[in-house]
Amino acid sequence: MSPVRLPDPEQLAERIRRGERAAVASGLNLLDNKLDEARQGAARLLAALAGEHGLSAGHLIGITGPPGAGKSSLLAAMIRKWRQSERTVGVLAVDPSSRPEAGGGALLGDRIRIKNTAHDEGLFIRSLANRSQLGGVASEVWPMSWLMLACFDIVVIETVGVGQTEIDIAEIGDTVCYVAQPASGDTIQYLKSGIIEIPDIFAVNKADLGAPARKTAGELTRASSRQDRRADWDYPVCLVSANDHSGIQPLLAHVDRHRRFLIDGGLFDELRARHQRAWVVRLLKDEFGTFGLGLLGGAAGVDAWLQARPSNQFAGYVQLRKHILSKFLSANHQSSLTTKEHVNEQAIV
Ligand SMILES: Nc1nc2c(ncn2[C@@H]2O[C@H](COP(=O)(O)OP(=O)(O)OP(=O)(O)O)[C@@H](O)[C@H]2O)c(=O)[nH]1
Ligand SMILES: [Mg+2]
Repeated sequence: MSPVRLPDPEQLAERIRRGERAAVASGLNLLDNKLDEARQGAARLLAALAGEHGLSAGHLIGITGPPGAGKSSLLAAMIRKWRQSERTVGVLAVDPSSRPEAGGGALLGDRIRIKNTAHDEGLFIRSLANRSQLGGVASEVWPMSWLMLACFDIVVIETVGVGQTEIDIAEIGDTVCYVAQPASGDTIQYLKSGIIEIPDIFAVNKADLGAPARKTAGELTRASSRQDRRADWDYPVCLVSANDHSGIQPLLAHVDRHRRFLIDGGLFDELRARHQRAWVVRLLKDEFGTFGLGLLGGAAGVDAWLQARPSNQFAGYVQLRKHILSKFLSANHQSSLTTKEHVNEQAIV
């Protein structure tokens, strides 16, 4: 078998930052590649994209909710407005594997009536049709969304589901928008029982149906106000219709306002850093198991070590990976990562 040719991560990062679509596609493929040498390249790519200042640009938005609530339709309506105001948009459509016929990005493309999104340089849609893992969002969705942040103003992840998926999306996105289905008591039950956390924004779609949508919006407002919530954010409940486009502009205003709220409150960078640390822990665990993670003092050890570092968690990830690998190789499982000296502090190779 001929060796796999992988792109040079640092050069690729440069091209992605310039917004070259081919580079974005190739970068996403690299992050999605499970081969050993690709993992190293993926880590370097992320480290290069994050640079000294971390990934602090853009707005990462999670759109989630039950099947058929109208997430894709609503997203298409939102994208149209964003593009009208010249904002660039990247989308990761994580559609359920059980419904391959829906086609994820293809479906969304149809909704936007752009058969081939290559015609719009400012819109990039990647379908991850089979990545909605039972019990959560697949690990690669995290870095893929961060890669997109390096070149698009707005990055949206559409996922279907409640429960773990909803929790995962809250661990990726800056802002979580939950699309609720009118006349469905499910969401309210989930909220009341604490299965889902309160999203930053509720969008009750299909407002064109009238009374059922209004009733659901009222119930959601009451149910969400009972829960523990941040005193300083108002958790808006919006009535929207992807069909007649009513309420879309106010919804987008809330989305923007939430990002402003995070920045003004000094919460934004901390949120991103926390999400990135959570992903590093998860990825190391995926790759090396509890035992491998244990070599670094477990999840808490890794988290503490990353927290002590500058904003580029991905450079830390590269080092931690190498550290575990060298420990595996030397079969020296004695030390745990309690001090920085245990880790090779050399530049990323
Ligand atoms: N009446 C009405 N129907 C809508 C609206 N938005 C979406 N729908 C319909 O609801 C159905 C589901 O829409 P989708 O956009 O595919 O919903 P989704 O949440 O993305 O579905 P999954 O990705 O399969 O979970 C479709 O038949 C849409 O035509 C709306 O605003 N009003
Ligand atoms: Mg959909």
